[in-house]
Amino acid sequence: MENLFQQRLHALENYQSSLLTRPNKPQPLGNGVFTRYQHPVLTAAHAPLSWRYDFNPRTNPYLMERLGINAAFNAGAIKHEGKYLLVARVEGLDRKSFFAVAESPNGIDNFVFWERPITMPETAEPDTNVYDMRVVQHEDGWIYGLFCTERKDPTARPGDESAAVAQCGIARTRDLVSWERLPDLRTPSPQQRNVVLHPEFVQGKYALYTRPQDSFIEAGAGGGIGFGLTDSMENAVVDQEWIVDGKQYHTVYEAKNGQGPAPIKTDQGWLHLAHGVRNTAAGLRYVLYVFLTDLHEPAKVLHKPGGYFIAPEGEERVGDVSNVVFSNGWILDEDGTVFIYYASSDTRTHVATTTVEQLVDYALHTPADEFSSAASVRQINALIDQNQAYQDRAPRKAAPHYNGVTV
Ligand code: M1P
Repeated sequence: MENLFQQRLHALENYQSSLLTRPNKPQPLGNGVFTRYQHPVLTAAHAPLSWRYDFNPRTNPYLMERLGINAAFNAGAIKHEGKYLLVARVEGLDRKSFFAVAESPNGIDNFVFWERPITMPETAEPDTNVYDMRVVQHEDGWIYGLFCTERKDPTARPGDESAAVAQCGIARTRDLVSWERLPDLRTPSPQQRNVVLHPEFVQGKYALYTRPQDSFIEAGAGGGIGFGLTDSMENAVVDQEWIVDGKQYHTVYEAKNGQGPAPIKTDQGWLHLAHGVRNTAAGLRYVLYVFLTDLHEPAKVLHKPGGYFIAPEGEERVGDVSNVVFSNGWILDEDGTVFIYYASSDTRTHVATTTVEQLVDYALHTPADEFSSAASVRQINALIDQNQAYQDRAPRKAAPHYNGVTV
């Protein structure tokens, strides 16, 4: 007969196995731009039991969790050797984040973490915390991981245990198992977060999207999503940053913003996914938005739909840092499908699917923010007029079902 230890072990194994093999179904209807899915693709509960439990009944008679995992979110993403890989920000109960790769055969479910988390080499100045890796297959042949490295602010006044300095850490790999750490990026800004490598050379140099900021939390005079060039990634220095997409009063990116994953190349330009932040009485609200930049000048914005692309919905609204969606990973498949990996409330990771065609259509044809209530009403009236004119010419036909939904 099984003792309590064995029973508990089997229960834990069964629970995890059903979680890791659970099918993920698309949510019906949606908005025609992207499709959400029923379940998150990665959660703290996806972390392997061997990272968390001592399986020896002599040293762990109660089969207690010894090293708990708090969250699995803000994942970089890449398709590598036919597998959909997420490089997640996994956070322990001790609040330290680290990177770990989870793999899926189809990009929407069955994500399973590799046996061990990534052992990221350190520079001469050790990181206190690392997070939010953007994984980029660069045309130079390397896969780069750019991430935030955080250390205590050496100038913090005595007693201030929260002042930190954020900078961009850089590492590269061929297989996502062994990583070579390169020196941190140097820029004119006191702090950096959300730095992303452009996948192609620009003017013969490596190009970086930056997010200059004055202090750890506030972007301050930093202005928005920046752009700069560096001769090398082995000693990356951006001497000059210019703002590609700025913060703006009374928009969803009025407090700060940041580039999401590396942009996707399309015939119409580079497609960008970014996050925008505004302040509310309930705290900061993070949403995602999209813009399109010039194919030859990736720092020149051509089109920018007004408002948000994805905002936290339902259970996504609640977590360790509520009312947040954040994305630093998407995958473009050979057939044009785009898998957008977004995290909710600094807790879990979800997928939304769409296509390049849909995203380009969205970017080109969604009206831009015109920055006033009166202008928004004009946009709605213009759409109503357009619909009335169209319906007078082409009366509607009944369509009983759409995507399993009766209409
Ligand atoms: O807590 C929300 C997000 O806050 C930071 O993003 P930003 O630098 O744009 O404010 C990051 O710490 C991010 O990881 C986090 O999800």
